[in-house]
Amino acid sequence: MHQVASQAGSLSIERVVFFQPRTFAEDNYQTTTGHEQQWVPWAALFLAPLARNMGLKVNLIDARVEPTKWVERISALGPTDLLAVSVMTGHAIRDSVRASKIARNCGSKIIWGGPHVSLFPTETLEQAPVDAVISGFGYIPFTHLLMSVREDKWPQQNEIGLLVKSTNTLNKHHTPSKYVQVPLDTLPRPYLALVEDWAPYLNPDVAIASRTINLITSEGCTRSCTYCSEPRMSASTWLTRDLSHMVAVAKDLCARSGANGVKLHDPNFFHDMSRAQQFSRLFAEKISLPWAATMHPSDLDHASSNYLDQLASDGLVRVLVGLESPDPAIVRLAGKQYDPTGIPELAKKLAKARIRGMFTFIVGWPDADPAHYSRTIESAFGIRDIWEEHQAKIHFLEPWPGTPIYRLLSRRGFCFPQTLHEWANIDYYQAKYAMIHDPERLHEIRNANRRLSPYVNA
Ligand code: B12
Repeated sequence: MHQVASQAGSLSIERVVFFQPRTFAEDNYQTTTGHEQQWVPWAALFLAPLARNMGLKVNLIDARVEPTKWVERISALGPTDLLAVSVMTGHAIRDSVRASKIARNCGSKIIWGGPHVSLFPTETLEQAPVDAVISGFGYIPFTHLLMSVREDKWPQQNEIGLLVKSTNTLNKHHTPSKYVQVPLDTLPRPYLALVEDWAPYLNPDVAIASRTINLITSEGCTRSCTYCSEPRMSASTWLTRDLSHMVAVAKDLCARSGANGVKLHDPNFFHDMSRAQQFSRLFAEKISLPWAATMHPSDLDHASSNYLDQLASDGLVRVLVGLESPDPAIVRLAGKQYDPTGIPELAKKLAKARIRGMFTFIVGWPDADPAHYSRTIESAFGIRDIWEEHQAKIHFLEPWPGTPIYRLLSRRGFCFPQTLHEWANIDYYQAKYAMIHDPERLHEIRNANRRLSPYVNA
């Protein structure tokens, strides 16, 4: 048995244990083999080298991969451990809370970071079983924390991006716009050895490859879509990693995992079209596997046929394009900045280059006329008619805190979840907000999704 709680001043952390909670998204992200897709725990892999450089040991407990064993492993932690939890909004909060309570009883220190914390730093610090939280890009605040830990001290004051419990300086107006940015190329490469068994992170993807692994080469976004939480989480900054480093990482990743395809999860990979092209050339030269990435519709609009053909011959097989709506008024409201009347042309352009599109839409917009549901479904099926290899998926609007859409609805008296517990229980796939969503449409949308996309089971 471990003793409970290290005393102030006698802190002696020797190991950082990264924890990845389950997302419980199996109904919406199933592979063709009927399993929930499993994504690489990139936050842990990117942050681990910072701890190692300070002489700390690192471990990973991924509850998605060890659904029956993780509790036992967390229960074996002790006062020399720091539990570092990565938290998305939604059901992932449940395991995060449970793991943190167990670890806390074992005397470990607890820190949370990730998208949910970046949206609600002060609320998370107050309501979650944590000793500190880190919001925004984790690198600098995590380094600050580790520097204290290395001197056997828990930080006593807040830094930008780092909020610590039991200080008197809790800043209610903690704002992400003050995040300090670090050039990602100056950071160490991700510590891939943190993952012992890569097999669980390989997903069969009909549009990419039978053993697809995911990767990111950049974080954040400078666009200003009114419904997306990314600008707030990243303070509208796009941090890019050095391309030759990332291609070397991709090569190592594929060798370790036996992957035969790569899916890039950068929020907006083609934001810099020439960077994307350089990646494409290098990737073809060094790895030569099929790959996929995200592309804004206006970037697709600007891409020439030659550009797309070159990408395709380099191995690009699929792009994710967030169209949001075929209605110009809704696209304006969404801040998406492209012309949706050109959707068929975009689909044709990709089809000509033999690059599959995964086109995503959102329904349930404030003030949208009820016919927008059927127009959206029609537009999605129109894309499939252009090329049956294209896919589409329709989501209900999720008004994220800190976004213009959230503020608009708040002003109208919208009742959003208030507590950590309430945010843990929201289900993104339901038409849950009666003020904007028509629950009668849930069935219709889910039926359409089942035919439009291979990733939907419900
Ligand atoms: C892979 C992924 C998923 C996977 C699951 C991921 C998982 N956790 O298992 C799946 C496909 C299931 C998924 C589903 C959804 N996702 Co998702 N997903 C992503 C994606 C594309 C990549 C995540 C990633 O690896 N990023 C790379 C790492 C390095 O970034 P990071 O995790 O943010 O980590 C950095 C910081 O946050 C911080 N940090 C993170 N963790 C920690 C921990 C500690 C201790 C510290 C110190 C710091 C720290 O430091 C890191 C380095 O800067 C991101 C977009 C993106 N590119 O980030 C969206 C994203 C996380 N998803 C998002 C959304 C909205 C969803 C869905 C709601 C989408 C939808 N409508 O379908 C669902 C919800 C599912 C559910 N039930 O909860 C939002 C997050 C919103 C939120 N508040 O949580 C994001 C940011 C995309 C967006 N802009 O909308 N997603």
